[in-house]
Amino acid sequence: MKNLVKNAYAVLALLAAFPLAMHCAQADEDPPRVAPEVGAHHAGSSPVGDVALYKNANPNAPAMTMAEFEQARQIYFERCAGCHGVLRKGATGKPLTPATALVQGTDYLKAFIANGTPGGMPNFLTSGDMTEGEVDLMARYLQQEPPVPPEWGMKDMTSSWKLIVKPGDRPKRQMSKVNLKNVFSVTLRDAGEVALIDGDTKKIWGIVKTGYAVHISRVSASGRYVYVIGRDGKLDLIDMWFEQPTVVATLKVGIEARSVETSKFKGFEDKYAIAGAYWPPQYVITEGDTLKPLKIISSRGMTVDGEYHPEPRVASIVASTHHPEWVVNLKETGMIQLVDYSDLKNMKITTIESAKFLHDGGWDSTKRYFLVAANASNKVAVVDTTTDKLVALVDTAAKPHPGRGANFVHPKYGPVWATSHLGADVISLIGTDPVKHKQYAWKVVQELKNHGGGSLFVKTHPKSNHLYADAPLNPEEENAESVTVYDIRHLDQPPVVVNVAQMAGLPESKTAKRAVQAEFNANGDEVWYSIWAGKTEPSAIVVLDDKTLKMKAVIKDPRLITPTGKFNIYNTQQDIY
Ligand code: DHE
Repeated sequence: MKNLVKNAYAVLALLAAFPLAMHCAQADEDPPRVAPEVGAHHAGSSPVGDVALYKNANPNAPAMTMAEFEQARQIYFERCAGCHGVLRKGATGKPLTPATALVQGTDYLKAFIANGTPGGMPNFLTSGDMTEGEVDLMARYLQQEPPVPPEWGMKDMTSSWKLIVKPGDRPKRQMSKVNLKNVFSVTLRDAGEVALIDGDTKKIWGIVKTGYAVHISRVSASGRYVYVIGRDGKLDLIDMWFEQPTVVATLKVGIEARSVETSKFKGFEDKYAIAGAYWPPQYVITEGDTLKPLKIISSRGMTVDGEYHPEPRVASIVASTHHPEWVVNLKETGMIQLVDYSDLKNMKITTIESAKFLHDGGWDSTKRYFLVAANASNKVAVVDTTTDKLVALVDTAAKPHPGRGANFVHPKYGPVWATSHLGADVISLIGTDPVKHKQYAWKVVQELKNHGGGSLFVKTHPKSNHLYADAPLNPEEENAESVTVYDIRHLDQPPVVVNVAQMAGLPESKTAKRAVQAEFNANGDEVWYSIWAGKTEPSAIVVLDDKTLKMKAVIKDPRLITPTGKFNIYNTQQDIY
C-alpha cells in the first residue's frame, strides 16, 4: 500500500478501514494488533521540537545522556506530540506521565512502542519507523519529566514582528487587473508557501513564502488582504493590491499554530486579526493591516470535566458578521469562547461548555449558529451567537470532521448543515432551522453514504445542486483519490463517485494522489480539488464543471508542491460554504 497518511490524522482516518486498530485515545491493555498500514503513518512533526526546552531530570528514571535526551526529545516532537500533547497530558492519545511510565517500566513501554496497539498507537518498530535503539531510547525518555517549551509572550512576539511595508506606503488602489474575487489562495504544504492562482485564467499569479508546513488562509472583510498561518506560528499578511501578491507584514504568534481569522463586523472591517496557537496555548489579537500584536489571551484552564488542562490548543476560529465577535474553540478543554473585540481593554469573553476535543467547524446559512466538531466525543456542538448559549450537542457518527461544513436546503428537512467523518463512511445532515423546521433542528436528519471513511471536507455553494465529500485519508488508494457527489434535490438517489485524481493524468507515484478539499469558484459553477501527491512528486489541481461533473481544467506546475487547502477569496471573505 502506498504511503497515504503522514500526519496526526493517520490513526483517526484508519478507523474506517481497520476498526480494531485505530485511535490512539483508546490505546492500552489489549495485545498489539495494529494493521501494518497503520504503523507506517503517525502524528505530524511539531515545530516545538526545534526550540530550546528546559530539561527536568527525574532521578528515578533510567539514565540517559544529554545527547540521548536531545535525540528522544526530537523524536517525541516529530512522532508523538501530535497525539499525546507537548506536555504529554494526552489528547487524541493517552496521557504519558512519568508517574505511570515509571510503574510500567522500560520493557513494557518498549513493547507498546515497538508493536503498537489496537487502540491506534502505531507500531513504530515493526513498521520500520524506529530502530530497536530508538524504541529503547523512547521507552527511557517517557520516564523522564516532559521538557516544557518556552512561553511566547508580548516581548517575544513584538520582537518577531516585521512590518515590511507600512500601510501608508501601500498602493491606494488595486494595481493589477486580476479579478481578486476569484483568486484562490492555495496551501503548498511541504513547500511552506501559498500559490495565489487566478481563478479566471487558472494561471499562478504569484507564489509567496510563508511559515513551515503552512496550514490555512483567511481573507479580510474588505477582500484585499490574505492572512496565512504556518504550523511554526508564522503569520503572513499578503496585500493583493500590489501588481503581484506581496507580504507586507509577518508575526510569530507562538511556536506552533493552526488558525487565523479577521474582524468582519461592520465598522471593524480589516481592523483586527486573531491567530490561535497550539503552543503556547493562547490566542493573539493583532492590528489587521500591520499584524502589530495588541493582546494575548491564554487558553489554559479547566476542561468540561472540571480538571485543569495546561495545554488547551486553540483550534478553529470564526468571525461573526452579526456582532463584533470571534468564536474561538479550545480543543482539549471543550470550551467555546465568544470573544468580543469591541473594547480590547475591557474585554468580554463568554465561555461556553461543550464537549472534547473541539476541532473544525462553520456557520449555518444565517451565520447566527456556529457548529463545531467535538471529534473525540462524536458530537457536533451548536452555539447560538445571538443568545451566547450552547443550543445542542448533536450525536454524530465517529470523528466528525466538517472543515467548515456545507449548507443547503434539503427538499424534506429544510436548511441543513453537513459534516463528513474521519471515522465513518457517512455524511451527517443536521437541521439548522429552529423556526420553520423546528422538529428537525439540531438533529441528524439524514446520513448519506460516503464512498469511504477518512473523509476530511464537505462543500457546496448556494448556486450548486451538488454536495461534495472527499476521503483523502482512506487507506484504499481508489477511495483516497475519489470524491462522492450528491444531487441535493434527489438525496434518495445514489450519488456519483468520481475519481478526480485520475483526471489529473499525473505519472505513477510512490504515494497515493489524494483528492482533498473541494472549493468553489466565486461564481459557484466550478469545483476545485487538490490532487495531493508526495513532496517530491508532481501534484495538481483539477477543476470540475459543477453542472456536468466533467473535467474543465487541470492546473499543473512544478511549483505546485503538495497543494492541499484552497481558499477562494470571495467565498472565504463571505463565509460561503
Ligand atoms: Fe488542518 C483546518 C488542525 C492536519 C488541512 N485544521 C483546520 C483547523 C484546525 C486544524 C484547528 C480549523 C482552522 C479554522 O477554521 O480556524 N489540521 C489540524 C491539526 O491539528 C492536524 C490534525 C494535524 C497537524 O499536525 O496539523 C491537521 N489539516 C491537516 C492536514 O494534514 C491537512 C489535510 C493538509 C494540510 O495542508 O496540512 C489539513 N486543515 C486543513 C484545511 C483546513 C484545515 C484545508 C481548512 C478547511 C476549511 O475549509 O476551512
